[in-house]
Amino acid sequence: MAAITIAPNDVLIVVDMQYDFLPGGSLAVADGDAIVPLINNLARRFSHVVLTQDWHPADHISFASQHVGKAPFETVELDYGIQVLWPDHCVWSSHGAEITADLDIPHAQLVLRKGYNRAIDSYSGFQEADRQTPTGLTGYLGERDLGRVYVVGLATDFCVGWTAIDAAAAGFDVTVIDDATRGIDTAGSLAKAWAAMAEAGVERIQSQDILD
Ligand code: VGL
Ligand code: ZN
Repeated sequence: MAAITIAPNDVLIVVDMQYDFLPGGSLAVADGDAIVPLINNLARRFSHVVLTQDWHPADHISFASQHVGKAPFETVELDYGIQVLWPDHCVWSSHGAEITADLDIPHAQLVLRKGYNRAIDSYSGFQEADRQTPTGLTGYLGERDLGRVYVVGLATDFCVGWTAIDAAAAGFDVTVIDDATRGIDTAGSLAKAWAAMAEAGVERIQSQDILD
């Protein structure tokens, strides 16, 4: 018997399963492709699935290419705080921005794009990095009366972590399914993200807790 039963109103948020975060992509997360079959399997247990899609203009402020003398994985101080700089990735309408065709979740109900404002990054599916600009996802889930939020996808230490923390801040019960995520882990970011998630009250489980 699985330890956890998914309720009819629970929702699975599948974060940023896009070609640029998968092997061969411009910001590839190690082993990112390994979680695709697991996510497909988990998604079958949920009546409600939301996909997020990192979606940047070509001159996005999070790209190292936009900052003279800066390299990817260095940081800059922006109006809203410290920003990690990335290789160009998930440029809207590029192949790398597409959600992998290996994701097999025909019943997904919403694809939420984020990071489309040139001057503000958005790791979280709920709120942009200025911590002020909402994406609308809180209202969407609330209006549809969707319950506990489960989070999987890429990357654990950025978009998964921030999405989970912001879901908790919005008042949802939140669980991250650890083995259905993979991290980037730059400058200790993975350990920091798990600590911040624990601090926010985010539960951490393994897929076998649901699937067994
Ligand atoms: C992500 C870095 C930059 C993610 C997105 O999906 O975790 N990470 N943009
Ligand atoms: Zn991004």
